[in-house]
Amino acid sequence: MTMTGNDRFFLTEHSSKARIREAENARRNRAEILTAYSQGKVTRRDLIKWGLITSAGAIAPIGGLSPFVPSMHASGGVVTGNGIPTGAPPSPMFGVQAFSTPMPRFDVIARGTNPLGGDLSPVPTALSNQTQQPVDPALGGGTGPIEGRPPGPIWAHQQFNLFPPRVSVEMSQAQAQTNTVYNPGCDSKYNSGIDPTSPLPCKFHPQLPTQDPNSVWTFNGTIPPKLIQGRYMEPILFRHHNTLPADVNQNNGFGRHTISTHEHNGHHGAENDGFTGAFFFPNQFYDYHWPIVLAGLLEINTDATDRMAATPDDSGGSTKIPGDWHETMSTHWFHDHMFTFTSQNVYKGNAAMFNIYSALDRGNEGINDGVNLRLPSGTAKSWGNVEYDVNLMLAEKAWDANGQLFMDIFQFDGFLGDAMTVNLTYKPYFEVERRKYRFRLLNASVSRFFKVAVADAQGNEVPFFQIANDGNLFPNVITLTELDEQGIAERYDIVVDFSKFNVGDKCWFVNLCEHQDGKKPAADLTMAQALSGTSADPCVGKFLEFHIVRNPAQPDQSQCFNGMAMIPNPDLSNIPVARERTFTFGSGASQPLPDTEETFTTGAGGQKGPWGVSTDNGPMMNASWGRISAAPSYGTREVWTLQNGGGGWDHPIHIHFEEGRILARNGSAANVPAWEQGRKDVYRLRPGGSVTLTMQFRDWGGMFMEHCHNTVHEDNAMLVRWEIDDGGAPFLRPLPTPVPTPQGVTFVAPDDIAPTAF
Ligand SMILES: [Cu+2]
Repeated sequence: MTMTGNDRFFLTEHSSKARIREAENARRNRAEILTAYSQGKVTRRDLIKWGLITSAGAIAPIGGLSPFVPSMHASGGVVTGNGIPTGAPPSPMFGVQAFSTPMPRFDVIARGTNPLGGDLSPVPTALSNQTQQPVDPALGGGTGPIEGRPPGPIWAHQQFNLFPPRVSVEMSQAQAQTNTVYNPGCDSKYNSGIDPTSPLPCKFHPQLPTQDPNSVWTFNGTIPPKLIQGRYMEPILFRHHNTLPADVNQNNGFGRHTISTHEHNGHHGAENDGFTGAFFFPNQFYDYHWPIVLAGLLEINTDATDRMAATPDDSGGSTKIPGDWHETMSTHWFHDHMFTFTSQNVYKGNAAMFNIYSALDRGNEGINDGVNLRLPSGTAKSWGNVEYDVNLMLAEKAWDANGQLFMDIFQFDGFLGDAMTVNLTYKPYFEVERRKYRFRLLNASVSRFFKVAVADAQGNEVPFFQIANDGNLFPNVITLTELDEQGIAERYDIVVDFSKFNVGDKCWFVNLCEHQDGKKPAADLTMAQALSGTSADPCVGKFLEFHIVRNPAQPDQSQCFNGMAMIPNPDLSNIPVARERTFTFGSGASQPLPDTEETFTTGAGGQKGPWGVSTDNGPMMNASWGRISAAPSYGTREVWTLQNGGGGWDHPIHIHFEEGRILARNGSAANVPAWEQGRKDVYRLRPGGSVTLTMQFRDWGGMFMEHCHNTVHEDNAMLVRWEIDDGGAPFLRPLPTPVPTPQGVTFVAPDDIAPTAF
């Protein structure tokens, strides 16, 4: 029989019992290999050698191993009905119905106000704290530093004395456990009646099984996902503890116990960026210093006289700050960036959000000072109200026959789940008042793109406003009936006005984007198609139900209307373009990948990943955090073109550290839609397409990354290191590569430097 795309990826509920059983057996066999791989017992090279995966990264078509292999039980022909895009039998639903449980809001993390004077023990230091402690025998024994941040001046917190931490946040990466300290940040009447004092076990729905400690690893080990609230010029010291099992075998089949936490897309020094090769081990911590400054603060508005560049104080006023207010950012998230294990770790729960508040976007809709944009939020506190400002983490999951979280990393094209969750809850509902709400939508999937629209009870599309893209408020509010496709890691902030509904009405967020595999969206459906239930993709259709439950307790004072002015783009007209670079994202790379599975060092190996990146039309290279692909000069502006190497994929490319502006798609500015004309940090290339963008490199130094945010692609070599060339101390040229071990971080010279890097 010929395998069609559908046959490859979708089994149906109507498939024969024997076929389903076969697939379950195949899943189990694959899970055993995956477990061995994730625990370092076999390497990707071994898998290739044994013929279990091809050098292109696909699972070899061996019966009993791949559920896609044509079966003696297969019926052939086109498959329809509810599909199974996980490469495994459908996730059992245990009788759970959609929209039967409330959506929990994010869990707001407590902030300490004395980070240098007692909140944290030991007291944070600019240099990594290399105090020695015993290392678990499972990690090689001996002694090692208590902090995993690389030692020495190159990895010291930049400008620590200029921006001393004023807020502390302390969290642990931890095994799944019950949440007994849930703080939704608002009264339960704004949280669909959820009683925050009642213990919340770690489960994706009250009727689904509790997750085993090693099935889910989240911040503090609990759900809902965590929210940090910060404001400009109030530097945060985030002490991130790693309390995961020291034994790498204790992972329920996927996920790695080493982590590196990326604040996406913080304008901070590289030592705080979550560099993929600066990971830390169980029983260590890593101090991340997030100064939260406006970009350009060393050259623009240095005397802090511009009233638009300001941060909220605690009594309704603002404090002016240096920098360019056109660079003000809002909706961030942070997540793991562990080399070759990012997809597994983020999927397993290492994902949270970070709302940054400013005088413009202060999270108080009532303050009318001529600067505050008064976006939907609330009025009770001077800043950071969340009553009408709701973080939403979209991510599809899959679970095994026992309801435990499951991932198949052999999907090197990209992994898809078949159970849609919002804030880690399966298809929930959310109660709203008849007024405007802001929703901060994060795509926290591994490989799935979404396309969100709002449907009323008649199936009509309800217009709404988009106000931000990737944490950057637009120059002007845009009215839409459907969002664009939303790639992995993109954030779309929207405002929905529920005042047009009546109390008792319902409406829904609907996903219009259909996948058949992890390569790219297969189709953008119409609302009617998406609601018809005929898509083979179980994550198409309604995924969040809104209950309009009451009139607003107080008049809606928020402002949002079509065309409303927000943040104009920075003026780059007088800044020369110092360099142009091209990066091509493709497959068939030629350079050995550092064999981190075996040695945790760079330069060794011969391992080869399926994906790669070509710099300035050079050879297609596999990723290495030891290879320098670009080194822009400090203080300059460059133009980068990101080119899709073809092959029928889409790649959402993320460039760390600096916000960019898209100048052209496929070579033409006319191809850039309105919602991509602000600032961004993730650039969907579209199949065969290219994005040309411009960025400035300023304020901070060190080594950063650029990679596909389809995290399976990223983990399989579609990632490059770039760094700021400051021409000398304290930024050595080139920077030595960190090599973390539990006994301490050593440094080696870069493996390789692209000829056009410097
Ligand atoms: Cu990609």
